Amino acid sequence: MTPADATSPAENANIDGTSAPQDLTDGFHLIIDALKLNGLNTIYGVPGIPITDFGRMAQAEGIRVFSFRHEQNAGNAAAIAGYLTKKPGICLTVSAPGFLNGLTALAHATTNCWPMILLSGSSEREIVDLQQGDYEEMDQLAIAKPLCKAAYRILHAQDIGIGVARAIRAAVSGRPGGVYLDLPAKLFGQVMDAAAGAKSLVKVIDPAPKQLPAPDAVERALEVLKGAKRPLIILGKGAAYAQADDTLREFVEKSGIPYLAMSMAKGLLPDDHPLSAGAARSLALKDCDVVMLIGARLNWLLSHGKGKQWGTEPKKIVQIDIEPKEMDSNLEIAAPIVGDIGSCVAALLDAMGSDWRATYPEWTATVREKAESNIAKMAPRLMNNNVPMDYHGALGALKPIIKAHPDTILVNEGANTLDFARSIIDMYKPRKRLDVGTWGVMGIGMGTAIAAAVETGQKVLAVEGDSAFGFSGMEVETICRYNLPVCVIVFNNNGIYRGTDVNPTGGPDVAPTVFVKDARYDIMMQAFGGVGVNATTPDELSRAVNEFLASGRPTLINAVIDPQSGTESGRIGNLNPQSVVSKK
Ligand code: OXT
Ligand code: ADP
Ligand code: MG
Repeated sequence: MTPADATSPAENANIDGTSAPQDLTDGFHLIIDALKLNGLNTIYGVPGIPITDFGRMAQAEGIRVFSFRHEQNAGNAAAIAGYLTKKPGICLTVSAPGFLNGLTALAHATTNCWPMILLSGSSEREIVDLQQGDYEEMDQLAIAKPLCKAAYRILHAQDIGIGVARAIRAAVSGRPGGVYLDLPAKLFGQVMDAAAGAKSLVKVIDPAPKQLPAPDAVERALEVLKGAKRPLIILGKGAAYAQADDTLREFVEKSGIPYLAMSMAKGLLPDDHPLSAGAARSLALKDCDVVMLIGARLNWLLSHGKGKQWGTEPKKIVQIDIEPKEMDSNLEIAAPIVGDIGSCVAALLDAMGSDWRATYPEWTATVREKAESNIAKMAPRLMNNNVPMDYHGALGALKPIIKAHPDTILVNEGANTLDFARSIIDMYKPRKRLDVGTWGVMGIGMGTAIAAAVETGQKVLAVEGDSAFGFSGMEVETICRYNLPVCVIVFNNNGIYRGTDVNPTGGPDVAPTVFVKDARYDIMMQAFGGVGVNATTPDELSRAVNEFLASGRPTLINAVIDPQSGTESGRIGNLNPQSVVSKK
């Protein structure tokens, strides 16, 4: 087929001026059909020129179209949908500003290795390329390219099938990531013969093929593990993404090696598992002699494998990752295993055979002992009934609720609100904890909560710092509009980190980290017909959450937290640069 086979509606009108015959299709419908053919039945976006009708038509054709108040939140929804389903989450935006609003989320998905496709309408190519000042003019393809895994533009209706297929495969194969698909306004209206259009569509076969590890890489890794005295497994969100939950658990248990779960890998094995080193993190990192990374990168979250946290003894590292370039990115990897986690872990289990003897009784006992002593130390703090609540008191109320409802999805962002919740709230099932990810980005909250509810059908608790919530707070209207089972708990400490800073000049402006005191975020939810509760004690908080779990109604709880109880930047204050000439 040549480009001439696809024409504009005007060119296709009958000679007497009547409309085109029924056996035609167009760009709008071909994109919808291409998505549906590949099982992509949900779109998160914001309508406007040139994609308003596309959204309407997609809904009419049975796609669920969730309309947001800001593209970044729609994009964050698509990003987490990709993580949860292993299919690319779809975000739909208008040109230039809408596209840019969605682009942060596309970059976030790429950074986190989650599959997502940003579909964006764009303006007239001829005018954009001559920079003649079109409506929402922008060379979107060029801008997207460095910020995602792949970027494509479709110019002709007959290329829609292959363009969408290419985007899907690029997003999910190998290391997953974000893909940009540029859809110029003219494409939507292009018509072509319906039968030829149907034939041009492509169903992507085996979009993320298994990647088997090399047998000698598996043997090498087992040799390193056999030589270990104090091995440690680190499970990352790549391991959670892989959905090889049973194989992974079997491997950890058969190896008898203590494991640390990175934030979003919590619950891959239950946090109260006897091999969990989560509550003995410092000791485990410092004293281990062999580290096995499974779907986790040696990035800033693991201090690049260096520094005080890792002690003085050199470590040998085994790493499983689908991305070969990840190996040796920060330190020498003694035993790299390149492949998909399901296949790699299955191959390891196989090669361990039935007589795997390596055990580390002293080491596991030392880790266990430390974990239990840290847990015991924390326990009384979680029972406190201080008013206003501190983080331990408030999270102590939520901890048993998650234990009693382990399918509930916990969305979490903030600084103190994030860090305390991560260590206090145990997770029991995989992919139930969704948070700020690799960038530590604020603003994922509402988009993540919405997609989590939509994609899993489970109830969602979004535990949000008051600052974090503000980045996507308007989406409470979206939650109410779609009547989603989401309960937002705003940990309201009147500001960023602490609500107690003062303006050193004594001037009328408050300090940069301070918000309106005693704000009532619960009333925002009431404005849209949801349930709003102001909770000042752990009892009130747990009562409100239990009521939500019983009703599933959109709820926002304003949890009043002592503005004094947090610390600067939570657990990562060390990353703040210090001035030698001025004191804070
Ligand atoms: O072993 P040791 O003794 O070390 O103890 C550890 C564990 O063993 C132990 N532990 C336990 N003890 C007992 N029982 C149990 N069950 C248990 N489990 C663990 O506890 C300790 C700690 O364990 P943990 O947490 O596992 O270990 P650690 O050392 O903390 O781990 C290191 C890290 C790096 C892996 C971890 O800290 C981590 O994952 N950190 C992520 C941090 C992060 O991403 N933070 C978010 C960004 S902060 C900042 O950037 C913010 N901004 C700026 C901004 C951003 N981000 N984005 C955008 C778009 N714009 C601006 C802003 C605006 S935060 C922020 C808002 C903040 O204000 P809010 O109002 O929202 O929030 P509040 O602070 O609440 O006011
Ligand atoms: P965390 O932040 O939890 O430590 P990261 O996002 O840093 O996790 O690391 C995830 C890693 O998992 C990435 O390097 C990515 O390439 C890898 N990964 C993602 N999916 C798979 C998979 N199916 N098989 C193997 N590795 C994967
Ligand atoms: Mg706060």
